Amino acid sequence: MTVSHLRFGAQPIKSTYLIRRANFIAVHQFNFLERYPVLDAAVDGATLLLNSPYEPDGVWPRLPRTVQQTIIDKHIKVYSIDANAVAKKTQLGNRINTIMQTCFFAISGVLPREEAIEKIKESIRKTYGKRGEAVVRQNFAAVDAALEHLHEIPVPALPSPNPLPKEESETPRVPYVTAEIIAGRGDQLPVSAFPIDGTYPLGTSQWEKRNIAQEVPVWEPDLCIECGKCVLVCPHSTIRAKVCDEADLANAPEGFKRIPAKWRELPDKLYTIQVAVEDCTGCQLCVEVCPAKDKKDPSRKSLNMHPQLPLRERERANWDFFLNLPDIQKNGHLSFGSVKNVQLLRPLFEFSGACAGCGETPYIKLLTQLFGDHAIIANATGCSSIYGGNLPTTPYTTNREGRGPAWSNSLFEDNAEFGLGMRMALDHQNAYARDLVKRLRDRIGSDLADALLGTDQSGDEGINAERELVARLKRKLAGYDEIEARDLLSVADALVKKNVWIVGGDGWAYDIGYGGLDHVLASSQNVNILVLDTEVYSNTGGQASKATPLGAVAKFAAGGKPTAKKDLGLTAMRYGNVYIAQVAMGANDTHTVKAFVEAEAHNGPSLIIAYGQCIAHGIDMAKGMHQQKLAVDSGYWPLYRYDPKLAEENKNPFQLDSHDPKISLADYIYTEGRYRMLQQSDPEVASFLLVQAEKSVHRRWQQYKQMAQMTWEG
Ligand SMILES: Cc1ncc(C[n+]2csc(CCOP(=O)(O)OP(=O)(O)O)c2C)c(N)n1
Ligand code: SF4
Ligand code: SF4
Ligand code: SF4
Repeated sequence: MTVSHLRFGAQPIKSTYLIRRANFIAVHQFNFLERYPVLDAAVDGATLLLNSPYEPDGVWPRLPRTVQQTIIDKHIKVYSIDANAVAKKTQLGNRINTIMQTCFFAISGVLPREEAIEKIKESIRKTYGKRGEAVVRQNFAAVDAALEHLHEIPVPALPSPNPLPKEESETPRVPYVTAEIIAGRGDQLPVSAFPIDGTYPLGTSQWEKRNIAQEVPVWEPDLCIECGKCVLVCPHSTIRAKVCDEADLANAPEGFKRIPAKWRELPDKLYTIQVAVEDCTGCQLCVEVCPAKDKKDPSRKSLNMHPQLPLRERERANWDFFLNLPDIQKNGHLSFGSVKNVQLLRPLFEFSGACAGCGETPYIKLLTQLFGDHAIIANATGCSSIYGGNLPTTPYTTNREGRGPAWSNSLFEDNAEFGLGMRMALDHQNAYARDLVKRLRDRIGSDLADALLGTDQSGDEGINAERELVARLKRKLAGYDEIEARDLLSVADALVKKNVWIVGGDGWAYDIGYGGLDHVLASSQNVNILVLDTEVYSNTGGQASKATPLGAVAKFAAGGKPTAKKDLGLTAMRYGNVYIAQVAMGANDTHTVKAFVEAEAHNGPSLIIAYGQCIAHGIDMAKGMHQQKLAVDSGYWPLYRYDPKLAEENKNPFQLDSHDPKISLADYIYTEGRYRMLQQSDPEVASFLLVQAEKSVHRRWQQYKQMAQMTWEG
């Protein structure tokens, strides 16, 4: 939650301090009233502006009783507007800022109303003028509609006898510090309350229940083909699938949906999809990618958006039930190299604070589904470190056995080295543990020692087997007191395979952390590098990086980036021993899953460059996966894999996995605001840069094609 403090005065205000006595309070999410003490700072006679999904006469009864009492006691004037409905009606999507700002000026009395509205329109022209007349007109319409839909809410003399919403927080078992920060009382915590080693409990994002989506997807099982695409693309891990037995559903809530599972390997099972409606952001990516349509009514898909509020209670019960259904086991019964099967794996990264529709997080979620129970993640500063470890909650979580990714963030400029250090430490611990197992062979027993040293841990089955052996080893060692036995006990877990993932954005990988990244690629160490390529420094507001494409507008490239994107993958190929894949799940999700599996299996450095849409691109985020497809279809973002293993087999290690361009570059780029802006502001430069960009895309495509066609000799 962001709290903005705004002060107005007849004279310029030069000092900075937070407001403790507010004349005006605006609440942009109705449910904040249930969770935060938003009226604590209100003065007597203050004004409260609510963004409310309810009709004017439904607002008062839905206010928590304590809030009602404060409003009465402090003589607060209450206004309400359904800003999301107005935004939708005026084609502003989820963007309610213009609407709420208009209401503020209309009722706060900071400026005379008419003058204020005029100034808002002036500022709209200034801010959005570059994006074209249509955007300006949409915002003007939103201003006018805002005034029409703003209502004063009468305040009765007494609070309602039986208010509708729950007043008590329903967040059991939340650690104290986390709970206090979630409740907005973090500033009052004493230093002594904080963990001395900086470690925070995992899996706490599940307690936030932000309820931010106005609409959420609803599953129509009769149309579903069980493809798993919706589950794969969800940035917040809020739509999930499971298979289970009929018996597991004996106590299912009424109306809990299920259909027969369509897996040859899983006969007689049932399949279900469930949405965590209180954690969903309403981004619509899942609905957009869903391929299953009703033939009689193509507007009805297997997933369709519906208002969240009427579904909340029912789906909360369904979600809780769903979570307790058994998770699929990685026991060799099913291989997880396909989107269809991956959907059944529990994500160990969920409900992060990333933007709705973020293109980065689905890749991280996939990583945790496939490898999360034995992954160690070194995360460069950037969006992924902020939504990955942002107080008060942690989106990384554990499976039922308590295993999940270990995660830490390092500096922007040394994250690759940070991950390399983790790898080397793990390898040293493993070597020491193996040495001790050999030395204590007689004590441990030769069967157990041989099994511990000889298990093939290239797959999940082997890893599970080694875990069981280590558990046996620990039980044996518990009775011994010699130093070597105690040492082995302390490093025994290092006998189980761990993989290291080095994760970060393009600003890190292409620019500031590139020296370290290159060093790690040259090292032959077994690490996996995931570059979340949004083509800008997303977390700091969209500055240009060396990954920014030619002709795109970004901060520090306001006139369009004059040079081509650096080809990170091609540079890394020169080493020969690095596995490299360039992926875009919106264009080819199977290819993405395959690349992750191959990268992890490669015994050496691996580099995955993953295309991710971002709010900085100026797109409708609901169409993010479609934008990825356009990028690939235009030849701008070729999909490929470079696998050194193939070279060892005397085959060409470079495989170009996407087809010849089938749309022009212009057909792709002018669907995105970052390119359209330049067309608006400087059409001449835009068309010049378009020609340059086309040349560069064409040249790179030709080069890749030749590389893919090369015969490979030794
Ligand atoms: C040496 C250094 N310079 C600048 C920053 C500020 N900073 C933090 S995150 C960030 C942007 C990260 O961009 P990117 O690596 O592309 O990741 P994204 O946010 O796009 O995921 C910047 C500039 C920093 N933390 N350290
Ligand atoms: S709307 Fe977005 S956040 Fe919600 S389930 Fe679908 S993909 Fe996930
Ligand atoms: S994308 Fe659509 S068809 Fe595929 S699993 Fe999801 S709901 Fe079913
Ligand atoms: S700024 Fe972009 S990359 Fe960062 S969380 Fe938002 S959409 Fe994702």
